[in-house]
Formats: sequence, structure tokens, C-alpha cells
Amino acid sequence: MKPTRMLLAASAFALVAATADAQQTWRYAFEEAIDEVQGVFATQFKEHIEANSDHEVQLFPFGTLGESDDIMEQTQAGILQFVNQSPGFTGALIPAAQVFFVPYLLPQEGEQLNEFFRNSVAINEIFPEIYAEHGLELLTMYPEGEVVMTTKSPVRSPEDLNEQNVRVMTNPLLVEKYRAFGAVPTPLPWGEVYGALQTNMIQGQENPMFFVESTRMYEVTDYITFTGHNNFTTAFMANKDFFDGLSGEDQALVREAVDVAFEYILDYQQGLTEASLETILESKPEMEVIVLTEEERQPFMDAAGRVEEEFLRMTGDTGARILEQMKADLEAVTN
Ligand code: 6CS
Repeated sequence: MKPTRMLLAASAFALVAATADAQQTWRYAFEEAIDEVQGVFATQFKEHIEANSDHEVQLFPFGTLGESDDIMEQTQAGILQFVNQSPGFTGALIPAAQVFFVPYLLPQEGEQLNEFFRNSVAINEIFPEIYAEHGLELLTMYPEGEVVMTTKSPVRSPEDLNEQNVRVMTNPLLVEKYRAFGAVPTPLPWGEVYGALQTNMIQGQENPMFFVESTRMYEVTDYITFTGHNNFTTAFMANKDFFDGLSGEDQALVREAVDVAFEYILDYQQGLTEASLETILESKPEMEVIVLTEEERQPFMDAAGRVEEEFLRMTGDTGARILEQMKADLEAVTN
């Protein structure tokens, strides 16, 4: 081969190699099954990325790589590129993320709540700065439905929770919250909850309705109580070094896939709470559903102030900034 031809062939090979290098496989773990809300979000994200690039997204549902804390560690270490972890667990690492456990702060469900997540300065501007300090690129937060308590005995007041061990996700503010609600809070990773209810080590837990149904929490509890105290918030993020190392084009593609999955998941959840409740009652007609009246809610609402104070004590200036901004963001969507 003539030297010029050789050079041309070499540069053609280099070009092919460069294109091939551009193809990447991204690993993405989440805390739920593939057909639960986080899995549906992840599937939308994967489909958008794969339809619009040569990249592949490998999905790892709950349990395949460990518990929630395990997948977060693997993401911070760069073993995983993407992770969905809820503030219920991240709150132990990033105290300000516990703001989502101040009771009666956010609406439980609905279009106002969706608008809040779309436009919130706290979520879309301040939290990303805070998560970045922990090596995480926060890509979005989204709601997973109103949180209900499922218990073995009826709950109409904080007195009814007296001496009841109620499982909470593993962050200190949730512990304070259930203490303020009158219970004995018991932090546990998700994988231990069904067994702990079955063996009566705990007598209750809280989660959104779709999860109560899909994980069969109703088999090991007898009462569902709508206290109206919260929605379940979750968060999707990337390893920050990985994200910063992507080309501008790939970063834009990731953000676009997040926007598509975000809108899809809000739409997907319309009517999900009601449908899940119906399925539960079909499987277990004797399950009792309690919706607290305004009057019954009041003592739980009275406890909220104490939890907010505790949040501020735990998180200092950062928490105060987040809480103030969240309230302003809420005001903007409720007026
Ligand atoms: O309660 C929990 O731990 C779990 N709840 C939901 C709705 N998603 C994942 C999380 O691990």
C-alpha cells in the first residue's frame, strides 16, 4: 500500500473506532420492580435513549443489585451510571432531602402537585447543587402517589398508634415524624418489611397505594388509613463524573429522555391509587379502609410543627433555605 493510502486507511479505521467508542452501555438501578412506577419510568427512559442513539441502557430492578443503599453506593462509586433512590433513603446521606417528610407540606396528589414538581426552584435548582456535593447529578424528582398507613389495628388518632411499631424508611426525620404521630418508629430497608409484618415484629408501615397492592402489603395488614399527610417522592440521578464526561449532545439526550419519562409517569399514575384500592378489595374484601375526617386529621396536623422544627434543627441554613423555597414554590402553584 502506498503511504498516502495507508494513512487514509488508518484514519478511516480511527474514525470507525471513534464511532464505535461512542457507543456506550449505561447501567441504571432502581428500588422497585420493572412493572412498578420506578420501573415504568426507567423503561421510558431506556426506550427514548435507545431509539435516539446507539447507547444501550441496562435496567436493574429492586433486589438484583441489593437494597436501596447498595445501589446508591454503587452509583457513587461509578459502578452504576444511573440510580433512582427516594429521599426516604437519601435523607440519611443528604439531610435536606428529608424535607419531603414534613407532614402536610405538599399536596397528596393531583395536577397542583405535578405543577409543583415541574416548576419548583427548590427541586430543579437548589437540590441539584446539594446532590452535586455528593457526586450526584440530580436529573429529576417525581411523585409516586399519596402515602397511606397500613396497619394491623384501626388508626383514627395518634393514641391508636401508641406502642405500635411502624416501619419507616431509614432517615432520622421519618423516625421523628412517627414519634410525633404517637408510634414507635422502626427504620428498616424495604426487603425486610413483609417478613417483619408477617412475624409481628412491626404492626404497620406507610407507602403509596400502588405499592401496597403490588407488594401485597395488604396480605399482612388489615387496615388502610388515608391520613393525607404526604405524597411519596422519588428522585432520579446520575453519577456526576460520568454525566460531566458525556458530550453535550448526550447530556441533552439524557435530559430529553428524563423529560419524556417524567411526563409519562405523571400521566401513568392518573387513577392508579383508586385502581390499586379496587384490586386490593377484590383480593381481600375484609380489608378496612379509613379516610380520616378533618377533625381526625387535626392531631396529626398539630404534630407537623414539631417535625418541621426538628427538620430545621437537623439541617441548619441549607434546610431553612430549602423549606422556605419549597413553601414559595407551593404558593406559586396553589394561587
Ligand atoms: O418503602 C419503601 O422502602 C419503598 N417504597 C416505594 C414506593 N418505593 C421504593 C421504596 O424502597
